[in-house]
Amino acid sequence: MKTLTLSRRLALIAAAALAVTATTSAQAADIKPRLIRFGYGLAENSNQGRAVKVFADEVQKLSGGKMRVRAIGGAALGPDTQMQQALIGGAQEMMVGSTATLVGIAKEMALWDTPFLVNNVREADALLDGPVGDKVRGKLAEKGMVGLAYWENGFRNLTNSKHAVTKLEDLNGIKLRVMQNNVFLDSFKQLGANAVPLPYSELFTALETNAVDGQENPYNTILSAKFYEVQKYLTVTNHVYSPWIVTVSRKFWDGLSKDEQAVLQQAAIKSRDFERKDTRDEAAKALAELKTKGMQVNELSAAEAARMRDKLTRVNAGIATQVGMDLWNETQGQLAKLRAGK
Ligand code: TK8
Repeated sequence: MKTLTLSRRLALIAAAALAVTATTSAQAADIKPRLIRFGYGLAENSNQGRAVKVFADEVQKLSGGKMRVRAIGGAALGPDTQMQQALIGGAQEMMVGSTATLVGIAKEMALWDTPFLVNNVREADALLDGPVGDKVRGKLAEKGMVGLAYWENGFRNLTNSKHAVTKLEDLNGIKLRVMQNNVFLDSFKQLGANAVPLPYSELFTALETNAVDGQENPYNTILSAKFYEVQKYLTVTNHVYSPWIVTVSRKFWDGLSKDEQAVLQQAAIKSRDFERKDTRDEAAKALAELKTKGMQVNELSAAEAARMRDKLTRVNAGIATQVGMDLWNETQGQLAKLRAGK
């Protein structure tokens, strides 16, 4: 089985990565000068931008300065979907972006779009870094991309410029930008919003010009993208945990030596660990900061949260079919074990 082989191979690479630093110097390893163009969508001054910098520094360090990462943020290389095609074609080496925009390439990625799939980051980490996460990212290999690690985008929350959303009906008629992905489109249609798919790179302008009224993203992004300048109301919904994924062009990857692959794999893990901590620290303070920036924040009553949850989880059956019942059941099984404390 192709995918199993790949995840086993990635595990071996991770082990080899430790060996590179532990026993041999980067100089002795099989590493050539390489330039890696690494694209991402958020601003340099964001949790995404900070972690890309950690990745770049780590690659430089582990390769003894031979492998260099040119980080290009702010969607300067295009929206996520365009960068994905550039990776597949070999015109760009690496990127980090939302798993949600990969669903057209690997349908199993839709698993991460399941509303309320995980209750907390402990469950998210266990699922993403465990066999389920490995299986899903393994699906990219046959499509021309190699998934190295999941980073945290985070729990998503709703903002808009019209009025406070305190009950389900408040979403009626709100023109809401969603990621380019059918699960998100269906989810927010279920809630009664007028959902419009748009790339992230066009989002700020769309909000500013009132082409759309609202959007949903983690607190970190609402802050770093300055959405508070064009959005008045924030509703704490935590409706889905959204991962980012660090990917490499398969064409580029296949031309690398084992040592070079190990450098990238190890740097992806190191930056992941940095990124999750940084994101969580920032998220813990972000809500208070968004309030000082003038946003009006409201929680949902238990009854309204339950109504929303009920509507949103109506898309689950469709997701299960899309990702396959085996993967769906394995996911639910692992979550049940985690929740039982096993
Ligand atoms: C950044 C996007 C962003 C995502 C979105 O490229 O599109 O709303 O949350 O983080 O991937």
